[in-house]
Amino acid sequence: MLTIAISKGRILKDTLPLLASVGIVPSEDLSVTRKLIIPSVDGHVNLVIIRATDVPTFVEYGAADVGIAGKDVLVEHNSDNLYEPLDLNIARCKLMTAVIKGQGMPAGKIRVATKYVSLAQQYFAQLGRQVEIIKLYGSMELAPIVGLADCIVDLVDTGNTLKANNMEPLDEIMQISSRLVVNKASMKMKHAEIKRLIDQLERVVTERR
Ligand code: PRT
Ligand code: MG
Repeated sequence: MLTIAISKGRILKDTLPLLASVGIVPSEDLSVTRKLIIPSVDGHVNLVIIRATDVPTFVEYGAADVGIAGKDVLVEHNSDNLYEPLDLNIARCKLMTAVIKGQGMPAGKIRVATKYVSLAQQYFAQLGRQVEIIKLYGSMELAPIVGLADCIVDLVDTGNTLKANNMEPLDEIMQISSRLVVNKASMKMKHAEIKRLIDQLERVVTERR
């Protein structure tokens, strides 16, 4: 029996077809059910439904053997205890800096609002820029408008959210996609099962490219 950790947000829409293509189909409609553990139709897999940011934690501690998480979440989580064998090439976006339209990045020390504290810190350190990071849990786009920060570091897909808030993207920090992650002990104990899952998913991802 394999336990797979997935999240209900925007990664799910891309994840379900991918899992279905390797024969993993939830026995209940995930958008309706309130259950947090859902067996697959064939009973070989349990899906646990958690917050996107909790996926690395569940897999790291072996509460799930395998998980699907955004590279943004994985880098920010920074765990040595996970294998990351496969780029699933889904839920793609970019981690970027963004500012109020036409303002550019101010000189001197800047205030940066983000939920990616460590990624932002690393990025500005490597540029040699002095920053004060303000940790937020959402609605980052609001911060420059209300004078809380000079700039934000956030995910950008279509750019519509920035545009709707009179902001524009400046620099790309990292390309993001979702990855398959595997618990290190599970990789040994359930090697055949997990190897098969990785190989099957890899085939589908390659075919799609
Ligand atoms: O569960 P929780 O509410 O805490 O987190 P969540 O809602 O952020 O998680 P979830 O499950 O929705 O998945 C988030 C993951 O999806 C991220 O970790 C990324 O790996 C991936 N992803 C891909 C994105 C986006 N694209 C994206 N555009 N996550 C968020 N966004 C947001 C962005 O933060 C901004 O607010 O969408 C807005 C920008 O989109 P555009 O199209 O207007 O540019
Ligand atoms: Mg959400």
